[in-house]
Amino acid sequence: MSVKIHPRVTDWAHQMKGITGANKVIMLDGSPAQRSRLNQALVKSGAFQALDPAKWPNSYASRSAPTDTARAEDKTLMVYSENRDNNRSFKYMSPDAAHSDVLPLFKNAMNGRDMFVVPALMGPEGSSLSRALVQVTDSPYVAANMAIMSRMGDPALRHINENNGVFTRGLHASADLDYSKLYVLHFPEGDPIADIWSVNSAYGGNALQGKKCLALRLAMTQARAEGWLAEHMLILKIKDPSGKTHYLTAAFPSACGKTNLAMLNPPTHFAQQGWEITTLGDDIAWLKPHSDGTLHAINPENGMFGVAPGTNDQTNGNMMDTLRRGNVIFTNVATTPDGDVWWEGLTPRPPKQFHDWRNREWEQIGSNTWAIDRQVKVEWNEGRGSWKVTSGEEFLPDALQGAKELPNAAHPNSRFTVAASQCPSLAQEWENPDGVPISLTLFGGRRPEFGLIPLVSAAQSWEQAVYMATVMGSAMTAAAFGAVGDIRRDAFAQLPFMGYPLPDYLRHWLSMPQSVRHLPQVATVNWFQRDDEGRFIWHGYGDNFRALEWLIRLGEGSAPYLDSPVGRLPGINGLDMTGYNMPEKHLAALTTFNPEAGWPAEADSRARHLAKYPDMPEAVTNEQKKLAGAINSF
Ligand code: SAT
Ligand code: MN
Repeated sequence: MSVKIHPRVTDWAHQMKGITGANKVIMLDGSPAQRSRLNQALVKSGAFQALDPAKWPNSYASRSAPTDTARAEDKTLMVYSENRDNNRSFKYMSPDAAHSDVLPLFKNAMNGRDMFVVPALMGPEGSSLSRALVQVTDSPYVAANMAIMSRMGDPALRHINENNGVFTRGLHASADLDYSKLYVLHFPEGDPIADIWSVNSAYGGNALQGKKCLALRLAMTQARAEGWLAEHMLILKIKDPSGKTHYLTAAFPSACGKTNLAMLNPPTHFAQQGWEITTLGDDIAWLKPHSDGTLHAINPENGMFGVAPGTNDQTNGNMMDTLRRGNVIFTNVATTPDGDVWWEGLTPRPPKQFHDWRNREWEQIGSNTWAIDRQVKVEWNEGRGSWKVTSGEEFLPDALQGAKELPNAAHPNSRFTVAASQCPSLAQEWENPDGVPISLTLFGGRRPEFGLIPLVSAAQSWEQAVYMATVMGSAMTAAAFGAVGDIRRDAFAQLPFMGYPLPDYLRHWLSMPQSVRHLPQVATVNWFQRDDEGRFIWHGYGDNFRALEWLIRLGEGSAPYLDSPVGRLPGINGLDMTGYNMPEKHLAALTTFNPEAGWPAEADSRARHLAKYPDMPEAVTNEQKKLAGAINSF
């Protein structure tokens, strides 16, 4: 029997129909029959291409507008009655500007289209941490993705009924997908129309409003008021050979391997000892002080929206097995005539024939050469896993001319959307309403400098932990617009997701010892150091487990370590390197403090960054002073 729909849901949806001029209101209940009708309609309209069911059961490929492939950080704004932050932590818009400049974009935006009402529960059923969103959208593609990424339909409607009709109101229109009129607005103080407005994009982080909009930007403002944390973190379970369980969370900027770490397989040596790793989440964690004295985490999402390029049986076998179970939406990958998909890094050799993410036709014409639309010739470099244009450059789209950006078969930020429940390494407790107690928290980024940011470094105090997470830097990736490769400071990997001023957020973190007796051990990690020829010196993937294992032993007091100005380090003898030979020079670069590797410049750059926020908490600026002092005395 279907769940009664709270009148607040229906009333609000009809108000949105009035604004957007939608045809019909279609209420989504999440039932398999309705989901299958939605997918069929997407196939019929050409938005979905059904894949070969033998390879990818009940799975579809779709292509976005060429301009709509990533989050649009410049157009993502927080709307407050007062501009207290001066665009330091987030981009600001006034309520008046929202109503005069953005609201008109929704007026009649759904003329001639149906409006889907998507009730989405974020978090396990029956959890006091879970929250309901009702998102209206004109995009069946967005609705189909929400059906995977949230507990859509009845679970959300039940939650709303049990919570006096309270839900976050999300207004979404893909409208004309006109990039110049794209906006993602958040109203933490509420708004007469809706709490989240996004328009002119159907891309994940812009349009699947349960994800970054609700679960991070809005949730963190509520978390601050209510004493919990909404974080850009994966959740992982590690069982050690003695049978003891450790739960950890880890924050990395987008496209730095969160999904891979969440599904890591330990190297053989550790697996044989009895270490086991299972997954609870790959992107977002809500953490709440628990009566047992620890922080408990839940994953508010129901699925994974992972980066396709680079994913394969070696880098993430669990993910590949998750995908092979089917029910996947692939976005902006390449497709072959026989209903298969491909992306750079899936297999060493590209298929003979395929359509790229822009739907251009590629055909193999030589052992390593392909022709694009019979005009452009490109060469495949199997070692690098990338393409080079050899002729016909003038036929490439403007963005690729002079080709800093290479032509790719799959967009570098191409994605798959798939239910977490299909993951073979999923931990059963991922749906515990009470969450899981976190004993270890990692912060990471991509820092390529040889010998600089260590592979793993444990904080020596809570203040140092907050400082280390605040100054985390990372080389930019394709998940956001901007210059790929530049280093940017990304505090707590939350830079694109801040819902209120960073200094206040840090104060909130600094206050945690008052409500949590057993805080997690905090460490930073960096898998991305390179040598002077640009090669990664750390293998990464499963071998990252060596850093986790050291941290667990460190927590138990049984691991060798070195204290340094940048935290507690393993030193060249700390990690269990069984089965992994590496030059001692590299091991030292990864595991020891090397002031000559560029620390004075790094410390200056951090100081300049912190100085941008005049009201940084003193605990953070003190840590900075301590570090600068220690470096100067070397
Ligand atoms: O770009 S999304 O926010 O949808 C995914 C991610 O970056 O984690
Ligand atoms: Mn993310």
